Amino acid sequence: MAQNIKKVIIVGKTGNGKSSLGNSLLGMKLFKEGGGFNASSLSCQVEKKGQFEIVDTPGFFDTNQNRNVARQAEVILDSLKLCPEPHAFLIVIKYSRFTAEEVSVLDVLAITFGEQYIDHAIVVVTHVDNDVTDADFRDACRESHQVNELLKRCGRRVVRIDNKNPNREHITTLLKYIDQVSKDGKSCFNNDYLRCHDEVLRRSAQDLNKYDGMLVHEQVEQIATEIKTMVNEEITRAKKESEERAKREQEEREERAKREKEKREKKRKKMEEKEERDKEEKKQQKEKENKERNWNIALGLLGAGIVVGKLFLSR
Ligand SMILES: Nc1nc2c(ncn2[C@@H]2O[C@H](COP(=O)(O)OP(=O)(O)O)[C@@H](O)[C@H]2O)c(=O)[nH]1
Ligand SMILES: [Mg+2]
Repeated sequence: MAQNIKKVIIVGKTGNGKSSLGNSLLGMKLFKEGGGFNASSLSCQVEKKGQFEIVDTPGFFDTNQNRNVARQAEVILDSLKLCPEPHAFLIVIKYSRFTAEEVSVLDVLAITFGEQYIDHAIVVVTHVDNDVTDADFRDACRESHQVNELLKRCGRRVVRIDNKNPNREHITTLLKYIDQVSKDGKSCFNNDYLRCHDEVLRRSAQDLNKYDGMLVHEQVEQIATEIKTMVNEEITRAKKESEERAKREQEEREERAKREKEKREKKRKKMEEKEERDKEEKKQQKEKENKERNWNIALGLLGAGIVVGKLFLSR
């Protein structure tokens, strides 16, 4: 049923197992796995099957590709064109490859979608062989400062998976988290100011020299902070513009209402004057009729008097 469709966007570093996770969820290999240049390594790809609608995104910090952070974020933002209002963002990290860059992904996602995305984010750890115990998995996560940071920011929503042999239980846990972050499908990710992100990313992406070169975690953080400031300025400007527009529209509405009230008042006055005139005319007409009736009575009496007088005289 359409209302049970789970719309998810898979993000993360290249090689972490994004395409494989998409395939594990779909139950068939619709996304190309294993790196190399292919459609999904350069742009977003959407696939729908069963209860899923999944977007596989090009990886962040791909060694083969342009390292321009703004450009990467711009491409990832396209995922919302393919799959608007998703229920969840799956942030894919690789077991045993926990690096500071994994945390940088959060910064890039924040400038891409806005901070609100984090409420819909779930961390998926791939390459966790099914024979790794839950306790060992938990310990490994706890021991990594990066993963701890990532989990803290994502509300400690984390799922393990072995994409080579996906375990039903792990997929069920992921489904539960998707239901949790989307309030059983009723709450989708949305941001009214996405066009501000789009605008700033497009502008920043043109400035290739500024954001090219070898990127380390600190640089990504700095660039993301810079872009975030620009996005916030753009949002403030858009908010002000929309407030001014709303104020103008409100004033226009009030002016229109005032004019209509005046018009109604004028019409009412006109009707009252007409009623007054009609009343006056009626009154005058009645007086005229009364006068005529009185004259007729007087004339009748006079006539009768003359007749009586004549009779009297003729005797
Ligand atoms: N053993 C193991 N290999 C995996 C797992 N997930 C992905 N891989 C392999 O890791 C490589 C990169 O995976 P891919 O899905 O293409 O990563 P992407 O670049 O993030 O889309 C591929 O060779 C996959 O077969 C996993 O959970 N376990
Ligand atoms: Mg891939």
